[in-house]
Amino acid sequence: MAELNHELKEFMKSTVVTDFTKDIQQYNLGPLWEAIPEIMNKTPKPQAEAYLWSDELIKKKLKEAADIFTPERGGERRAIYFQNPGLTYRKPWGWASTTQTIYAAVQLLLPGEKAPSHRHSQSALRFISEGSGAYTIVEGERIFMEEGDFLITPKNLWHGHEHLGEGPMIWMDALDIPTIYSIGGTFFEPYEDGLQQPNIPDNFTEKRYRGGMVRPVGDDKYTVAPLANYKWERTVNGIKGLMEFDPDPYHGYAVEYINPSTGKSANPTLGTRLQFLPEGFHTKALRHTHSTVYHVHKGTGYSVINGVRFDWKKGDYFVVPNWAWYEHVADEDSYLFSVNDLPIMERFELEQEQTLETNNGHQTITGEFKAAFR
Ligand code: GTQ
Ligand code: FE2
Repeated sequence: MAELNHELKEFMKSTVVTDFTKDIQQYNLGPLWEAIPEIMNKTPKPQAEAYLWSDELIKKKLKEAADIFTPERGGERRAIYFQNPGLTYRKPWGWASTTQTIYAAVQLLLPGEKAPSHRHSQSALRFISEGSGAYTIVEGERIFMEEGDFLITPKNLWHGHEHLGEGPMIWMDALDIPTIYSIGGTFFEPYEDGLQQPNIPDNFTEKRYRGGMVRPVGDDKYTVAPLANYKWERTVNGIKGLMEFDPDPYHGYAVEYINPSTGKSANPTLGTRLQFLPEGFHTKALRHTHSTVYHVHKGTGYSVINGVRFDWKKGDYFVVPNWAWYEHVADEDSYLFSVNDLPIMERFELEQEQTLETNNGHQTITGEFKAAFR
């Protein structure tokens, strides 16, 4: 049997076969016998790489962008996205892919600036890292944003932004742009009159859901965004409740943002979490099908991703690709906000997870990532 196998393998390498392999490609036909090990990996083998962008780099480039253009005149949004270096081969613009499925960016809005309304078939979310006094207006509702708030902008709803306060506003954007692009589902439309005018009370959904786990009567039917703004105070309260008990060994003290009418993820295609890691806490390593983009909201520490150490601090962003081993270590009390594509994996019934059983659940560090402008 082994001999027969060997003979067959030799035959597949012979010129009879390799010439044929070349021949069919000129007619836009493909040889599965060559492709199979690359396109049907035994376990997920993402082209997305583990990567980290430093706060210094981001601030420097946002400032330069602000000197060059405004969102109103030509820019639409002053957002700079995190292009994963492993995915740049995708055309155009690398599909703006931070992981295979997720687009993440930082957006800067200065006092007095407006970003005109538009709508698109991609779902969006924002996490406010700095500033207050700006609002996003979603379908006529002005939603005022403050540090630590988490907001969703569901697909196909008109939305724009304006800064009425002082000091810069900086937030993280995440959208399912690469997913929607790859399946050919992209629609985009600018609003005719610049920024939409308000037509319902400010902070409407936040007021309706002030109670947390109670909801207004009549909200038992699914709607895409019964709650548009998850305020920092309330999210942190949820975490403080958890802190009376032992932390989860893999996640520390972590909560997930959910849609109050369904209990499912706040955004139908992107999962979102806020995670508190107390000083000195070291999570155990795991890996899973879904990928994650992290934003360090507060604190310092490091993560080990497939053996490589990524030091992080407030304002940094980093990527844990699909099926990569990872663990986090907090050097001081730290809050990590993160976006994942777990809802997509679950929709396709592809989610799998493994925990590291050797060395008390910790990886051996084999290298260190060097971030630009750190
Ligand atoms: O603020 O509406 O980073 O439409 C990418 C696409 C932000 C937005 C992004 C968008 C927006
Ligand atoms: Fe948008």
